[in-house]
Amino acid sequence: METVIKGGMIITDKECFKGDILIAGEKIAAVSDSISEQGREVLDASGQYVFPGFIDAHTHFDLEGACRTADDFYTGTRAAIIGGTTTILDFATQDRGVSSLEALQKWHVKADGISSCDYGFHMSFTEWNENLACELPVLAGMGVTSFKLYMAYKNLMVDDDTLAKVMAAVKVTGGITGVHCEEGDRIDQNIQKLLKEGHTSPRYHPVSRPPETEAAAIRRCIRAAQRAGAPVNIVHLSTKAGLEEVRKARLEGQKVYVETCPQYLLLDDRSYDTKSEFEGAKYVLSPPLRKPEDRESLWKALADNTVNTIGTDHCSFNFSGDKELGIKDFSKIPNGIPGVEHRPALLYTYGAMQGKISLNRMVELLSVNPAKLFGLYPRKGTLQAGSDADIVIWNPESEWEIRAEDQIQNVDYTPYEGMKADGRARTVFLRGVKIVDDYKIISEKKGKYIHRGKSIPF
Ligand code: DUC
Ligand code: ZN
Ligand code: ZN
Ligand code: ZN
Repeated sequence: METVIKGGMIITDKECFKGDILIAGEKIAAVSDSISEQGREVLDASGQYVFPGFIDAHTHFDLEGACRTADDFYTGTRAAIIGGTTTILDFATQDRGVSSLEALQKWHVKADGISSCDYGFHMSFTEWNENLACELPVLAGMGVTSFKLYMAYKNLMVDDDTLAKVMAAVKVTGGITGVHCEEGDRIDQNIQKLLKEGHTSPRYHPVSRPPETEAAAIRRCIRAAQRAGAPVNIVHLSTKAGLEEVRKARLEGQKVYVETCPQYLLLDDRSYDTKSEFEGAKYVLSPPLRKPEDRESLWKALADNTVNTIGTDHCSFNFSGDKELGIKDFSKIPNGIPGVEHRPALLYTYGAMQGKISLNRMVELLSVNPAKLFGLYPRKGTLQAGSDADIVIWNPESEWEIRAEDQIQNVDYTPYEGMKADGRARTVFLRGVKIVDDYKIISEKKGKYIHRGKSIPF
């Protein structure tokens, strides 16, 4: 049976208007001022906001390093939908000497059949050679149209020449390359020096990765993109200095996209000054949390379009056990924090409700822009006839508090503990199926792999 969502305040990237949405099968069949209820199931959305399903284009589920992430695709995607996120893009990694097609297969095994939201994969390359160059168009044909390169982490990082070569090859396929911009070698030297001096606690993590290690890497990355004549996406940008590099490049006509994350907007390096010395490990992620002034500059950059998308970099490790691997050496603390569950409520509460961004801009940052950049648009990210019926009915009156003990994500803390939220996803549809109702998951494992197309420039 068809469903009509009646009388909600529909929020798109351009407008807010009171109207109805008709769902037929997996798709949105119509959006208009008034749609007949006759013979249809009716969902009363009066007093609620209606958003396109949110997209988190930056998660790391079921990742294995010194230990395995606390969230896998089962728990991570359940956490996503309870917050209103209906599509995630995770990172598959091609390890050195291994085929990227094999890596893709491995990530399918991790995700297929157990995911509760739709999903796709970016491919991270750790090297570049003829074999990988041949695989790239094959990957694109399999719906992998976005790629990632690291400038930090010994086992992942590539040099500037590789950056340019991959960006040029990705451009030919119509895809987009994302880059983790931190100067790995400089950071490794800093770490060795700090440890030698006996500085082993988590508070030295940000000391080892100062803002200049991000800004300098962004500079190099942008130069590589210029040589390649290709667009580039700077992921998890965290500093004011980094924003300046992007603005300069754009003035010179370069296509540079920017992602930031809720943690860089809402938290800062005071989190490392905790009562118990090791508590700061909860905030060990890379890039690290920055100064309050960096936070402020990122909020401004959301408003003035310097930042294009907000992903979480959700990479959860339990404080107890996992993070404790680094109790004697901060460089051994697994890097990453959780966030996939709370991103929409955080941006709604601390962005839209505080007047820092409009609701339309929120939709642009969390839905429309990631859909365009990563080849999902207009199937995802928008409320229009023909699009997937990924829809969030949002109760603006719901006041609640973020607490680890209430969360769905499978990790023993949240960096946002005790923060108030002003609104919440009441009902969520995934391709026409109601998967969350009355703030509870009512249907799980309905997520599908999404075969993505070319990146749409904006
Ligand atoms: N940074 C993290 O903190 N975790 C996952 C990967 C990354 O780049
Ligand atoms: Zn699959
Ligand atoms: Zn990264
Ligand atoms: Zn990441």
